[in-house]
Amino acid sequence: MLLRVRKGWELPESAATDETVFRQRRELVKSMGLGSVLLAGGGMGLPALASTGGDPSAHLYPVKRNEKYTLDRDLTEEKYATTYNNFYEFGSHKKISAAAQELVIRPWTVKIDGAVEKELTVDIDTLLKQMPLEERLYRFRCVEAWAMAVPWSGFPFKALVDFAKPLGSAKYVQMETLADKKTMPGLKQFWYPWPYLEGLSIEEATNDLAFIATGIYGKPMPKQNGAPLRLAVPWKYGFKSIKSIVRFTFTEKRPISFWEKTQAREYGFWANVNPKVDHPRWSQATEQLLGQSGRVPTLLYNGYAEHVAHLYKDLEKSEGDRLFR
Ligand SMILES: Nc1nc2c(c(=O)[nH]1)N[C@H]1C(S)=C(S)[C@@H](COP(=O)(O)O)O[C@H]1N2
Ligand SMILES: [Mo]
Repeated sequence: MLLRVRKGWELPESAATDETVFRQRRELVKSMGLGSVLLAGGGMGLPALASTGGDPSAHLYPVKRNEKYTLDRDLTEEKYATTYNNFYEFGSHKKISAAAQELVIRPWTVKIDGAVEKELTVDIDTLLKQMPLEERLYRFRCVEAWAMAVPWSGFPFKALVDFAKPLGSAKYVQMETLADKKTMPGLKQFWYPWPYLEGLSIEEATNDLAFIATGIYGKPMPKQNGAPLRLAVPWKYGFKSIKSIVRFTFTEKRPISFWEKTQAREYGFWANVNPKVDHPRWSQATEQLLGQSGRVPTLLYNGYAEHVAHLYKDLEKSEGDRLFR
């Protein structure tokens, strides 16, 4: 069993000497100890890459690429983006992709409430039919200094804001992840302030770059990446990009996110990427691209300054470095 699984993971020649990849592979083989137990029980073991099996939205993909959002760097290989993940609801380590297959993504409803004309709950497939789906190539930078470049499918956050019809009093939108004890073993870590929560200002949420991703690599979103819908705000550290969203709440008050509640000194509300503002415990000057050797420089706003820097002009004085962590 172990051998058969390992075969599917043979690395490309070019990566064979890469220390990081080597380490990732070793970790994978270690985690396969568990995988083989699952296999013996007749389960799936490691998930298929971006598996579309049974997802009723599969027919919607691939969607047309929006050429306004392309990249000057290679896309990360799918196998890295879909097997090296952060999704603490399934465990506080990177190898949660097998465990995340327990996530139940249908039926799935999204609640829209707070400062809106009319609170409502919408079924994901109804929502998908109404939203303008497109593909965008985005960079992605985790606060832990690893990075990737991926083709998201989804729709502009602005389309959802228009759909929600917020009142003039709404200044922020708060987002919440499903919290299901039956399928999410990570919720047993009682010291975390579940459910996972994030927020954006309305100006951020309606900026062209803010994207609700419902797929990746031309397929529906894999569970480990936050099916059926997750945020993608590429100018911010990855923890802002909340997964598996069940609720959008429009509010006058700035939300306090999961990570800010957990460790405010290290993870704030704005969390904009800036190579010059280090994390209290490590440098943010460079990043490790998943599946590639060596490190590359990190860019201000992760390379998206022309799209978003203006959002923060008025906040520079009052917020200072808090804009960047
Ligand atoms: N609900 C939820 N969303 C989450 C997280 C999480 O633990 N739970 N982790 C965040 C972090 S730290 C990162 S880097 C990205 C990782 O996204 P990916 O696994 O698709 O690369 O998801 C973000 N969204
Ligand atoms: Mo992250």
